[in-house]
Amino acid sequence: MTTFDLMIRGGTIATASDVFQADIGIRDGRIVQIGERLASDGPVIDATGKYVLPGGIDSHVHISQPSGDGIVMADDFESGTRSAIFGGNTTVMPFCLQEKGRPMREALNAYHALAEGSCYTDVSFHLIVSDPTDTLLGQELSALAADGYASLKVFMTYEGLRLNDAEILKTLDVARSTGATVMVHCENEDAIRFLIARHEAAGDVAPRAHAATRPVAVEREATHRALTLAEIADVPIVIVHVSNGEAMEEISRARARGLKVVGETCPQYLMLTADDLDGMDWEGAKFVCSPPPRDKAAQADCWRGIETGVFDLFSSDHCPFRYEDERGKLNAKGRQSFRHIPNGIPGVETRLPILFSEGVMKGRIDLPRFVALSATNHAKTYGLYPQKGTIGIGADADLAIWDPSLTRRIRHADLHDGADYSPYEGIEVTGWPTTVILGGHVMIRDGELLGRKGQGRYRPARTRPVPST
Ligand code: DUC
Ligand code: ZN
Ligand code: ZN
Repeated sequence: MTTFDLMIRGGTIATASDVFQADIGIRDGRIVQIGERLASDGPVIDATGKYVLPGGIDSHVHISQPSGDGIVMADDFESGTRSAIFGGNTTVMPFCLQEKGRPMREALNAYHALAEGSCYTDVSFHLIVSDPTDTLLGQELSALAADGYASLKVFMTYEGLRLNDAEILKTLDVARSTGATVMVHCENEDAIRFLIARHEAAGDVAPRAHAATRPVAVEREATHRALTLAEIADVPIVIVHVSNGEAMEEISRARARGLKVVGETCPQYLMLTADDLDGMDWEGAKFVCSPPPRDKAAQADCWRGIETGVFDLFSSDHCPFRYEDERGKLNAKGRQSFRHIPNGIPGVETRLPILFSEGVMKGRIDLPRFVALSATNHAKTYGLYPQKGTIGIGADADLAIWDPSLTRRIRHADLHDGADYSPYEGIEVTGWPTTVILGGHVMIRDGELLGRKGQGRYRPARTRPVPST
């Protein structure tokens, strides 16, 4: 009889293209057989009545990212990846932030040191380009791309982080020659500053003003500009955290012109609105993120993008800060003006249950589309496919077994991140990943943590093929 290290029996398997009943045989951390009635005298997990899906890949999370001014992110690699694995993820992709005036390698060495031995999921890193010097663009980034750091994020907003158009073009040009993938945060910083000054002058400083000073037009203009710059540089581009229909139209128009664009949206744009920033007292701070949540019409537009393919990626943009904490949302300055409330909300553990419940269970998307949005397209976009993001012979045995009949109410007290709240508190979801397997190791079994930190490892990513001209 064949012996597998682990066999998953009787489940309904879904990939980004198919749904079928089969057993999965796992050996040495990889899937080695998929078939009917496999036999094994090794350990078996019975998945009868459950869905067996590729482990989620969350390609947009912030962990231990320096946030300035005495502000500390609520998750390190241990708590962030622990929360991720409980939410059905087996790979997360956080951002390594280059410090201005310093080499990227220095930030990477520090980031690796933080991750080493601490992770419950596999990790692969994006690089945030904050200081596009000639050395970084001319030498460092191509060496790093060859070493497995194949994606770059650039910002059009945030003081100290934003790049101007010339700098973005130069970065895109490097991506063209190295095959790196560029993600762009699209918001017009000058327009935001103008609106902040206007609101502060009027004494309008509560959290709600955060949304008012980053309106749709700010995002739409920057999205148009980023797409135009990519067209001019002749390179594919990823537009991250799209929040509304007008930015989506820009993506569709650019695609119609022939540009390769990957679009990403996040749970906050499906589930929250700017009204959440009103809150009692300063509680709206819990929902401050950029771009901000919009209105019901924008939510409906984002669902349409999920359903029709405007969006390829559904990521959390997990960026947790504690609420009742001087180093978080309610820091001394944050209480004086929305301008000082750190931007970002937690969501790595709730991303997939929300999409499963609101998307699959409510009939908006089918299981293959869920798998594409939650895992496969992330692996393809960022150079981890087919080792990650699918169920196939030779792929890593990264699996999430979903119980589609389990109904839960989201309560932060039941989650596993380092924040002290969830923006989705009280929302009822049906479907939850109850067993999660990483590289053949059972990390979560029936909702209980069996895995150890350090079982998740760093995974280098591959670049895109480079054009010959
Ligand atoms: N905005 C970002 O640009 N990054 C993290 C979180 C946020 O709100
Ligand atoms: Zn961003
Ligand atoms: Zn982000």
